[in-house]
Amino acid sequence: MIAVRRPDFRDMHAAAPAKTADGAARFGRCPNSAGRFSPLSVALRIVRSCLAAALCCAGLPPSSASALTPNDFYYSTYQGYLNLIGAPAAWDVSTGSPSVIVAVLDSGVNAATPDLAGRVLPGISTTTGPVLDGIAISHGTQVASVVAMDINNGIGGAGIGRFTILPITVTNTSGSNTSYWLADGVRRAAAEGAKAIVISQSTLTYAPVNQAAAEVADQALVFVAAGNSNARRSEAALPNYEHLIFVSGTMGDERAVWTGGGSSWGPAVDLSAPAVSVLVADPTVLPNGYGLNSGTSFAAPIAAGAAALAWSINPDLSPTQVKQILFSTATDLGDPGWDEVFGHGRVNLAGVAAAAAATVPEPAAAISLVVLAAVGIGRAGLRRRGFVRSRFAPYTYR
Ligand SMILES: [Ca+2]
Ligand SMILES: [Ca+2]
Repeated sequence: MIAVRRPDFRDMHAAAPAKTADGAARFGRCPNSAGRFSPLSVALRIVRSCLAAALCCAGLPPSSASALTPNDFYYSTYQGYLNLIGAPAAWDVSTGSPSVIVAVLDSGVNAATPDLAGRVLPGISTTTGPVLDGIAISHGTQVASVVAMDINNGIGGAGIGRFTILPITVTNTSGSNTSYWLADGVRRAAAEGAKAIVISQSTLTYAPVNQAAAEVADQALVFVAAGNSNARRSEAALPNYEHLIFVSGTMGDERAVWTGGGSSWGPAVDLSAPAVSVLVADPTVLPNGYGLNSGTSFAAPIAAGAAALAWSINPDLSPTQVKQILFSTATDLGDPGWDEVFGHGRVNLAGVAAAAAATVPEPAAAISLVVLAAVGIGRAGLRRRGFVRSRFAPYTYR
């Protein structure tokens, strides 16, 4: 992690927008009907409610709204990189489900982070030391915030989606890890139900981590920060492990190649994502709890968040399918096709969401409900005309 730059947010707080009253309605609250209406309006409301319920169950919004511009305080000024990867269009499909668990293998996560409120599970440690709290060493908190800061809640910034974070401590109190602590963290994350696993840590050798990822390959995907060496890492230096998705860093704008600092690159790179001046939450270290940080530590959680969003939209996707979606939708940069700098390309959140939505089965249940509702309405009309007896109440012919 490089030094955190601290933008002066003090004056901006005075103009902080209040949380909108309709936030819940715009994100996932399923509509229902109420009150008394004519039979026709009731029928139309039932049809709409059934379809909306099916879409909500599928992780889709109840209506096709235009691309969302979140009201998070720092979003418009500091999170242009989310526009770059198509986040607003993706959020029109889903803003993420808390039922999807993202494991952050790091230095713990501060559960008191306001933008993560209620979505941080109790920590676990796979080291010989204690569970860390993301306060003493706040790197893990910052990584988690990039994945899962609340969206459109009027405070701070936006993450990739409203996922649940599982903090797994893989460092000692000095911030150092071992490959075996990381590998055990991968196994433990999968055992706890995590679908996406983020490793924003450099380690001596990734071989044990790759072995663990292979063991859980039918349960989860493992995303690893490629590193900040600003140099090529050869196959000898960093083998292209089949079960680890290495994420290199790009600029947060169309310049693509990270200049002035520098991501690692090489044969192991699978994907890339913005890594420069990424908004992070950290209530311990940063003024006002937010700041900008740079490094592939913050690119890997963006990629992991994209996977988690795909699973929010269709929980039945296999890890292999999600990986395919990530790779096939990525925005190709640099040399055509896969290359050592960008891998398959820069994460394209809009493309991921659209591809995941395309895999959602037809809402057969909703259609059945619509048919049943229509039949019920038809029977009610006939009953009023004396043609059908109620199934549940005795009927007296007159
Ligand atoms: Ca927020
Ligand atoms: Ca390319």
